Amino acid sequence: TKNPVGVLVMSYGTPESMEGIEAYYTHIRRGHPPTAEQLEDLTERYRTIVGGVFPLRENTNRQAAALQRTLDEVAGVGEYVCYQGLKHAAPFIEDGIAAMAADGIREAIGIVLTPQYSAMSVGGYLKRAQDEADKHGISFKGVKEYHLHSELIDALSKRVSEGLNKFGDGRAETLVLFSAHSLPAKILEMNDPYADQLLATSAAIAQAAGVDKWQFTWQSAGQTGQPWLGPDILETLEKLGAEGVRSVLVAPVGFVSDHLEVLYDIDIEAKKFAEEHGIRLERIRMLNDDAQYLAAMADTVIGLAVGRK
Ligand code: FEC
Repeated sequence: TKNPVGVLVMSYGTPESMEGIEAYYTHIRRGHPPTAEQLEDLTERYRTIVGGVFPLRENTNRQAAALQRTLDEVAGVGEYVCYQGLKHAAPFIEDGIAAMAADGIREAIGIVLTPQYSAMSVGGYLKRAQDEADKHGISFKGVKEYHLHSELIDALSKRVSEGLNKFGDGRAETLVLFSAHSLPAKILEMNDPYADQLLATSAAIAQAAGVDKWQFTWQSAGQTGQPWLGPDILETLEKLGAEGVRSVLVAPVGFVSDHLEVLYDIDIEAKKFAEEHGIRLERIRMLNDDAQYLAAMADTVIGLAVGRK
């Protein structure tokens, strides 16, 4: 019998509990523990969005299980076996590859639960997976991006249309604000494709949904003392408010799950800020385990694995 291909499903990772926030935050900060104030600030944000299980934990589990089902349906049971590998929490990327090795997997494909490539985001996941795969003699290939996959664009454009309907008669006046996680501006010097790919995803969705009033903005920038890509969503909302825009639909196209950066940064922080500037802000539903999103990922994984037979 043929050995299955291991599929490393990679996601950002989230704490397992309120007590786990400090270790998680320290990992994100490359081993530097946060100050008491930084820790309290992050803990407070989690308290606002967590009702029991951390949402990203649940959503990553659902997505990995749904990708397994989709691959079984499309390629046949036993062809692909999914493992999780998280960037900042257990099971870490290295744990996922080690689990494959323990199961006798010789060949693996990695895919990250974010559609656009940056050397600083997806590149980091893939490098860690590749390094660990090398240690175990596993042949590894990573999906860099799938930001223009037709199923992804279709799924997101449907969500934009549905989101615009919330505005009723105000639909035609509503501006669609595509957003993604900011990164340190130094990526621009490295010719990084991140910003271009995000704009390409946004333009494709706008076209498919028949939207001509749209902009792209960054969100969730970190405080590292270095400049980050801008404008930030709050700055953009302030400007739109001053220009007389009264309704905005936010479409976070670099994220695929309900998690902190969506449930807090957009739904609480940006929404409140928008209201203070006379703007009604709504958000599209996140993809989570949407069937078309899973189809896009399964198709991309199989596309990369082709030629193995
Ligand atoms: O719900 C959750 O528990 C986790 C939500 C979460 C997601 C996420 C995605 C991305 N990040 C990206 C880049 C950075 C860079 C830094 C950074 C820092 C944080 C902190 C938290 C956090 N990120 Fe994140 N990110 C999420 C959560 N992120 C919490 C630390 C406190 C804070 O700044 O709020 C800065 C690191 C440093 O200090 O040097 C850079 C990128 C993504 C989207 C791609 C992906 O999902 O991998 C890029 C979800």
